[in-house]
Amino acid sequence: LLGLHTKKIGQNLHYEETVDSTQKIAHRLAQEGAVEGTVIVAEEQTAGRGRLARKWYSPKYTGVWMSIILRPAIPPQHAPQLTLLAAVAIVQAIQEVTNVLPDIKWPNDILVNNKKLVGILTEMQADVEQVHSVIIGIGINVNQKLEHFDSDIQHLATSLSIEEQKEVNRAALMQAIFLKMESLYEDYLENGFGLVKHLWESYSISIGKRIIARTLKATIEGHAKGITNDGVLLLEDDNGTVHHIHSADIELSSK
Ligand code: BT5
Repeated sequence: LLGLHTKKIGQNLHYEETVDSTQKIAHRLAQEGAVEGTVIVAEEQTAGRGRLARKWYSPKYTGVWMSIILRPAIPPQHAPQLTLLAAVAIVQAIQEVTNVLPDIKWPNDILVNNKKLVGILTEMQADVEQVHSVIIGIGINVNQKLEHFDSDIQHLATSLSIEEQKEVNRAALMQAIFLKMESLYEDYLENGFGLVKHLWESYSISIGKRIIARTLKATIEGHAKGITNDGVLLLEDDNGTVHHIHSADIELSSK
């Protein structure tokens, strides 16, 4: 695409008015051999999804609802690193296009004043040794007003226009994300996870804090020490045991 200024990401762009889920379409296109950097973006999703089959509200013309296909030659256990890479790129793009200063909450939320602005869902197609494709789903609330949010998320969600008190150009935001992602991704493929890890920790609100992590099996409270090279959260409980948290919902502890 002329004017996009990227080499890969967004060069093959599928734009749709209404879809069930851009993730679902991305999975199909990836299976059919879509090139790395293929992006599926929709004005509206009727069945947008989060983790664990949760619903992602994606009303028409208000947000950026998109999925990006990458094909890194990495082992499957490194795929979560790309969630963190996407989060860093999105924070940097938001800071470039708006005056909003978001924080990252492990593993996949971008928040402003503790309200959710962005959700990221990373899925992959892989065998035991090698990733075939990583599909990064990104949902960004851009121009919703508070009353546009469904009642169950009104108290926990926000949008860029609520924070900026003006409309934000969604195309400019997408372009900024593509550019930031591409340069971080090139560095990642060449030099590994180091730069992304460092930037991610600098934007994170959880690292160094006392947090509560709810996994499917247990609730653990303790000190968030950092993340490993696989993007796993290191949580030290009050007995000094360090837990490796692969998947959980976390919140800051008030203790
Ligand atoms: C996520 O899941 O945060 C990942 C969301 C990924 C959405 C993108 S949009 C493009 C692509 N296509 C898809 O179908 N999905 C991806 P999770 O951490 O499980 O959070 C889900 C929870 O966030 C829900 O249970 C709600 O509480 C809340 N939520 C739902 N819609 C929201 C919204 N628009 N803004 C803020 N919070 C929302």
